[in-house]
Amino acid sequence: MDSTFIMPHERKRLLNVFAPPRWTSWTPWTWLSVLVLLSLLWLSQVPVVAAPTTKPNVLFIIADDLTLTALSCYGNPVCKTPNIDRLAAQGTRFTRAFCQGTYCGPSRASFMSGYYPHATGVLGYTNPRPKIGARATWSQHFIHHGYHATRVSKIFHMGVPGDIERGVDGADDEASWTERFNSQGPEWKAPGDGETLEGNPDGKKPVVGGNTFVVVAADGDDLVHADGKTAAKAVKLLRATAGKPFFLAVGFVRPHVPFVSPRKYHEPFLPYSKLPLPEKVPGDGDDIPKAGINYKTSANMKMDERRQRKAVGGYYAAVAYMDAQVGKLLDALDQSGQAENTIVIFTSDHGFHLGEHDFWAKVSLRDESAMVPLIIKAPGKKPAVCRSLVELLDLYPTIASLCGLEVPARLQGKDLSKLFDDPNATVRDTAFSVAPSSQGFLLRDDHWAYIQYGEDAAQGIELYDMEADPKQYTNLAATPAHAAKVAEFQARLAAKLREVRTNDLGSK
Ligand SMILES: [Ca+2]
Repeated sequence: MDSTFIMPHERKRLLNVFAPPRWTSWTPWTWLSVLVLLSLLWLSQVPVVAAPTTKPNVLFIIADDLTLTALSCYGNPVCKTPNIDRLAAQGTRFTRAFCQGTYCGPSRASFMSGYYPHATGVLGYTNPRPKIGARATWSQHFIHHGYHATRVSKIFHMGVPGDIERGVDGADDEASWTERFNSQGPEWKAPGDGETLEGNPDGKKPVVGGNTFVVVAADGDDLVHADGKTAAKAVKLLRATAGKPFFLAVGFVRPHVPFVSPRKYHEPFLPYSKLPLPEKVPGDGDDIPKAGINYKTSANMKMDERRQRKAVGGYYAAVAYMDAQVGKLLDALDQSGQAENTIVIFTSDHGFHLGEHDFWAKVSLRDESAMVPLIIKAPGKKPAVCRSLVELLDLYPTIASLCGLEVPARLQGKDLSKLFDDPNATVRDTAFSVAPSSQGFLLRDDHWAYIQYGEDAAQGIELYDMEADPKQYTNLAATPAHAAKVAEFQARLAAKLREVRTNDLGSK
């Protein structure tokens, strides 16, 4: 007989042994015990659920005229920026982020409005409101979704140093903010050791204002200057947040000229004469069309090598001072207990030349001027370095998306959200930037930088192989071997401009 075989009567007996007592025979105490046991079992299985979180806050920090080449997290060996580096170590650092206009006015109007400069027609120093009507700007979109949006100092264009000396709003857009604060500072008039480097070959010119290369190692502490006041105000605001989610936009005006900062920030760079200058390649400028020679050069600024090195030192000291103010904001955010629920963005409105090709300042469409530092730390996202081409125009849709807000279809930027989970992905084939004052257009892809002056290219073309020649020394546009590439880019640029002008604003 099979040992597993069980006779029917035996099966019934076994079932009776293992069967639970009949429900009807349970006493109230049995019911209670079972309920308590089941409750305990259920509680042990349920994951801990936090209280419903509010929408993430946004802390947007923007420097003025800051080239990524001056930051240690982007590889600068001389200028140390420990606070921006700290944010970079916690967030996603974008290595190929481009502004849409290579000077303040068009760049800021573009990323705040969500449109390219040639869509709104804001190519100068005005705010985009007359062109966008009632459409919400970036911060205004957040106000419409229950945020408290605050501006501290320069977000839309302000004239530096003039509007900072006066402590006025500049080209601000009032509807973009729940509240706003300006930071007045002495700028070039700050007491200290000052020198005008530009247009001053005999050294007789005093320290002057305006858009001039002036270095001041200033007496006193951080709070003498606008950026110190900006940081102090923002720290106060971060300590007082409660209730509504916040969109806090903090604009520093350094390292924009004049290069004014407290004396202690200059010390690491003394003597200025020891600071390195970029490599100078003989005949570097010979293949550049006249429109491609930047508006400020060592020659037209009459800056000898001593002045050039001091310009670099003054700029680095201004960067170090601005970096210290960024540190105050990051510390205050940590102390506020809001850091885990706050998206932090650090960037600049455009880059800056520090002597590459003997160019100085902005406007140029070379990488040092058209690229910007961009670091975004979003809650729950791992630190990363992302090589995808991205644009400042992408900030509006990206941050709206990360905060769970609707992303208006009319916006011309792209949502970068997926890059925070997959930093090796790409979101665009090209980056597009313009320098309206020189009628310049840049189309930059993985391999090439194509720069054209005039919509019909009448003022010249530059083409750089960014893999073989990342410092952009050799303009290939006139070489027969690259004629097809130039023609291809000319068509791509025309198509891009058509796309930019196809929008809900009407033709511009
Ligand atoms: Ca600027």
